[in-house]
Amino acid sequence: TDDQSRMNICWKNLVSGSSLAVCRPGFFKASPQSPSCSKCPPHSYTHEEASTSCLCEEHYFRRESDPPTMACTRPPSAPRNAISNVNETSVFLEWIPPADTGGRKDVSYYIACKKCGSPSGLCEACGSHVRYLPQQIGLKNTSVMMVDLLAHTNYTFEIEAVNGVSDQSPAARQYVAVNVTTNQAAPSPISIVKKGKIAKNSISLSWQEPDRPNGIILEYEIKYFEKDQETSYTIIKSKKTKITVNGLKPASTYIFQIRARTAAGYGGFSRRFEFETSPVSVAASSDQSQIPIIAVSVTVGVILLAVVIGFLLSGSCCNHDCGWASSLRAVAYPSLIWSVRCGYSKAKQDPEEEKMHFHNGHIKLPGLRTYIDPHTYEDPNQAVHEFAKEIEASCITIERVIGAGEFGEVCSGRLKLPGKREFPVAIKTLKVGYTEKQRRDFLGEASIMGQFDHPNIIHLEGVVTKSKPVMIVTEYMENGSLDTFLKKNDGQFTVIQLVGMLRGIASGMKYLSDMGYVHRDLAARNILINSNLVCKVSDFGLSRVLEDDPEAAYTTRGGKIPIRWTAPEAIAFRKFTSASDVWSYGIVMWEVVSYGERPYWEMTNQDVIKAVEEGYRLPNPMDCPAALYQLMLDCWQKDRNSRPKFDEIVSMLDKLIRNPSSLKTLVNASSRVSNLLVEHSPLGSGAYRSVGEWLEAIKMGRYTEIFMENGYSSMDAVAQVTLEDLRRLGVTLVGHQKKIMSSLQEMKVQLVNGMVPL
Ligand code: ACK
Repeated sequence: TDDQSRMNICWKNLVSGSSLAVCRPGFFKASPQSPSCSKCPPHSYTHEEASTSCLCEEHYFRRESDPPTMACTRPPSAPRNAISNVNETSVFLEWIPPADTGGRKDVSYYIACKKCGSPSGLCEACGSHVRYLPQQIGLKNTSVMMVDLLAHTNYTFEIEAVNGVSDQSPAARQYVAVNVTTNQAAPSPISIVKKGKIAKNSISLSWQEPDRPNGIILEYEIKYFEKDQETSYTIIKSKKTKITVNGLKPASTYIFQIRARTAAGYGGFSRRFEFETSPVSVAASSDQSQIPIIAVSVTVGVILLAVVIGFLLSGSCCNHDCGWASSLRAVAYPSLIWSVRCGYSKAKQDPEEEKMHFHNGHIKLPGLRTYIDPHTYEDPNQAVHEFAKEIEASCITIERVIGAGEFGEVCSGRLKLPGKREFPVAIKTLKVGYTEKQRRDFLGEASIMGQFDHPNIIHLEGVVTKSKPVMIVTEYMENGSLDTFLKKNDGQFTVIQLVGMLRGIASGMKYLSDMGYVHRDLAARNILINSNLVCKVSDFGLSRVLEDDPEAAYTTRGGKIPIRWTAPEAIAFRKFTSASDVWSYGIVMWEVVSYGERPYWEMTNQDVIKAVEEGYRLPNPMDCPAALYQLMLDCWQKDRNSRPKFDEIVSMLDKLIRNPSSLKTLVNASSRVSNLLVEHSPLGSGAYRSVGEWLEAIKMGRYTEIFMENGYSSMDAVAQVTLEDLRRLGVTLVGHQKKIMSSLQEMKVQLVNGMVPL
């Protein structure tokens, strides 16, 4: 039996590779004290006897801190399915972890940023101005946000997965690259403001352009008020980076803040700068040399101001007598001034009024760009050539037909302008045998498109009118029209990507409404989408009777209208406004979230009109975040003034993109009535048992928590709410403020009549 047990031990040692003296090849013993030999861990080997460790196989590594018993590991493969979302000059990236972690748990991510598209065609490192949230290196999460990028710039982001042995591997980096183009953004705040000449009634200021103008600065807005009197401030607009503010009180301190505006909107105000006027007795000047210049510019300013006032007071302007006024466009314009307290004097211009005046004629008043209806030109050819560049047909190569438009084929091709690189374009052609009216209407679209310059509006390259066929050349959008694209890719996008698309459309629409242009046919079929999933508004027909839209149907009043997309007031009495475009935008939201589903399915147009009139609305699409459906319902308010404005929609979508968890709450599945329309009840008027019930009834349930937290927990307390309180509570949407205040008003009236026990 002794022999037997000795043989057993011997057998065991052989199996474990150990003998009492040495380990055999393929086994190791890290320290002589170890009782037995261990098999080399995965991806390691030893050919020697008596090894104290194993070597890693080719392409596998071991960190110094890895125990010898741990497998050898390798760098991870590349991250997968990276998606990007661009918001002005910020980019949000999201990806999923690599398929192969290399056998380690310490995977993190590194973001390399390259700026591409310089004239040399090479990419360069982004530089230190770009900020990474939370960080650029050692990212543990699978998302990151880059902020402070340059506007309108092509970037490539490389997301690399790294682990503890990546730095030992000589192999090429494993990364996934994402190409994005940033959008237009508002300018950064002005940081330097200097005082010039100071007198008893005036202060001269000069400032530097913002560090990041992000576009062409159209104007500056100078806000000022007497110290501690902030409620009464004055705003002056200036195109230059200096101004003399007159009409100030002697020996008084004034606070100044300046902001810049580009086509993307206003940037943030600068910090407050405090300057004091000199006392009455002193005619001092801190910069005497400027006096003559300022005196001349003030005089020129006053004369111009008088001219503009005279023009504005003379009422609207017709085409032929606008010549002198349009020449004003080229001249430095006087500052328009208004004061919140004093109301408007002749020189103090209501911004609405400003807009109205240049709606009526071709004059462009300072800073504000407005759409000019090509119909106001006696000769439509003049409009085309004012707004669209003539392109030589020889610069265009037509490649293939991609669709059919009302006036002829739509083709894709390439445009090679002298001194520029060739790039892809879409080409709309006018079919042969056209009438003069058809030519005018066809080119009318170019006259309209050519007035716009926004990353979410289809860009016009130019027109061919001097040879045949007549053509309209625009930027090429690789993914074609949005409705078809979504149908083809049903369910393929993240909510953030869908919201990114909607944000782009809203931003384009905000631009159009700021320009005073009402689209009238906003629908997913009229949105184009490019390879970066950037959506752009297109289809700017001149006559807007929507002849070319197969969805448009004749109404009883004779107009041709795309019923399912159109607001009730536009169907009933042709009241087309930016608010009716907002209604259509709500339908586009619904189309996008439901991946191109037909609004109201197979209901007839007549049934749609009737249902909407009766207060029914489309139900939420499947898997729709509650915040998005709420926004759709807001866009479909019967009262057009209660609908959100496009700028409010853009900021709301921005908020959702910044805080993606807010999109996780879906509309309650049980409250979803598929195939049935949701009843959209009018303002509640019954007695409400609780604040929550009241807010729910007027579709403002989202504010219940805020009301309760701020002490408005009973209807008694709610009855005291003022508009100021609402703003303080964060109810910033004008439509919501109106809704809550008018419901309160309604209840108070009933209370007076003894009808509602508040
Ligand atoms: O869905 P689609 O491919 O996208 O089919 C229609 C077709 O032409 C008729 O309008 C396509 N299309 C129109 N404009 C453009 C453009 N700028 N870039 C790419 N495709 C375009 C549209």
